[in-house]
Amino acid sequence: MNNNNFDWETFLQPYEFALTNFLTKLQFIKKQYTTQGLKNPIEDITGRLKSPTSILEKLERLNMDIDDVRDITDIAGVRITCKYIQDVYQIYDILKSRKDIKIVLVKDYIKYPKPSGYRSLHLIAKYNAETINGQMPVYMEFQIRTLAMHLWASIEHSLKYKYYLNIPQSLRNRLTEASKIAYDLDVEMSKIKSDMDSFEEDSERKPTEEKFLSDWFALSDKNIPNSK
Ligand code: 0O2
Repeated sequence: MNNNNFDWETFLQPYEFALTNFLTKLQFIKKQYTTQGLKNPIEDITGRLKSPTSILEKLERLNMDIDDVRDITDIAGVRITCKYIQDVYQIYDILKSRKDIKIVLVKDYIKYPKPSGYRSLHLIAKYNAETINGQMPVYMEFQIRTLAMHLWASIEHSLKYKYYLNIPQSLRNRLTEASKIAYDLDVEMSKIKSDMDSFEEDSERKPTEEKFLSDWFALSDKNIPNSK
């Protein structure tokens, strides 16, 4: 098949469908936790569809042909951020138990970070998109990470482009060091959270985190008279 007459719009449609579908499903999970007053492991959910240019670049980099384009596993990407490390693995368990996707690969860059310092849990899943021509299996990539991991990855990603992917070694080392600091923060916050949970279990009053947050937002919506 020739790249020039490749029908990207038709090709990408099942991926776009899978992506929007899953974003809605995850929003629903988040909403259920909140409505039922349960501790919600999801902080934020975003998605992106890889552009044709970026798909072609990846095919070239991996020495693959356009005929193999369906083997690219991150055309539809879902990113979920969480407050705590344990939430990341809770979401993994939730996704693992779902019947509408099959996880085919797990890349745990939290336990085994990349040399750059990148940390995140990546899941490659297969999803059957229903099309007018029948079921179309598509790959989706889930990137699940804490807010601290996300902060690091966002800054490192933007710096990479600022330096045209050529970050000086001394700055690379400092970025790797910064990633360790972010991870230490994650570990400490996750421990504090576990200890708070045990403390809450022992205590009579159980104010849920979600209740506290919703009150805070309600307050910010109120008309506060201008001070003179
Ligand atoms: P974007 O804009 O997020 O789509 P490859 O995709 O070939 O590079 P592989 O092994 O197929 O590598 O996938 P991998 O490494 O499991 O995941 C690649 C994605 O993880 C990247 O996608 C980034 O989103 C993220 N990632 C991996 N390593 C790093 C890193 O060192 N720094 C940052 N900031 N992100 C990383 P894309 O396609 O590069 O970009």
